[in-house]
Amino acid sequence: IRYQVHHERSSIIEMDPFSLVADELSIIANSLQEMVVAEVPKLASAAEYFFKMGVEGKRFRPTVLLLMATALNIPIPKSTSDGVIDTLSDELRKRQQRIAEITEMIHVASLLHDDVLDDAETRRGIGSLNVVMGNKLSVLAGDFLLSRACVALASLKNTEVVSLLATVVEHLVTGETMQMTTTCEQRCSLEYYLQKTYYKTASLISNSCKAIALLGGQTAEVSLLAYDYGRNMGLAYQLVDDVLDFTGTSASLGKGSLSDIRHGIVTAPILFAIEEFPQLRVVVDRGFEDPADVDLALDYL
Ligand code: GRG
Repeated sequence: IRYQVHHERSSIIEMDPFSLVADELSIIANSLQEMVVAEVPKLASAAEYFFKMGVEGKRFRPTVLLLMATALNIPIPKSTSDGVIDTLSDELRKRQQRIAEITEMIHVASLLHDDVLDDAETRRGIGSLNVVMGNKLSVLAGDFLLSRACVALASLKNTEVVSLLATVVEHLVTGETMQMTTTCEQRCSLEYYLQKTYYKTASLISNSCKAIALLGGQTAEVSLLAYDYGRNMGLAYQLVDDVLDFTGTSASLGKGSLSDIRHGIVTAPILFAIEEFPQLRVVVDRGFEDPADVDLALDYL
């Protein structure tokens, strides 16, 4: 992602948001590797699988959260005999980094379970864990990561933040279950899609943005704005993800393309195509079990 920022009205500077937090992202990557160390070697290698150096995914969520922390934290300078230092905000930043780590752990746990449900073959450019170590260990590794995320969450000693992120896990499960629905009435409704997408993708980003604000001592009003930002960012992220499933390649996606449609999942491009070509509804209703229906839908798209 690159974007341009208007600077002092006269010039435009180009910024790469990832580069702003690159150092912290590598601190988080190291910390994640330590947080998932397990007693039993088999579980350890399964849990570490997606936290190995070089297999890190896009790290979109930690990046958004660290940028949110930067935007919200007003440094509180403290005078000492050594001059003015910023100890309070250093400590706060570490707590906010922990939210980024917990968010990534919950995300990876959901990917592990998702790949089992979808029988996926690749993830993050390598064989998915279910293919390499089997479904059973993938499910257990996901459970293990969730448990480690809970312990890290509790260590923050903030009950509101614990409650927010615990609810996200329920939302992930709810969104995934909504996706399994078979009635065309629901599957073809934009309202249903947006609700499902909030649960499946945006809830994690929005609630963790809110957690960053709450830990930073922000007011309820500002915390809600952080939540809204995360919600919109999450919905937009899923919309782009939906489009990439049609336009991307296995190499660019790190996983198979056309996987949504082959699993009968009605994503945004299909919904908008139905608006223009209502006859596509009949094809969607059949659930894309016949590969010829996938080709037919691709023609409309
Ligand atoms: C065990 C927490 C838990 C949940 C179980 C399976 C399930 C319920 C939920 C699945 C949720 C899911 C996989 C949503 C898709 C969200 C999404 C856009 C994933 C892809 O994110 P990227 O592209 O992935 O940011 P990387 O690999 O780059 O991190």
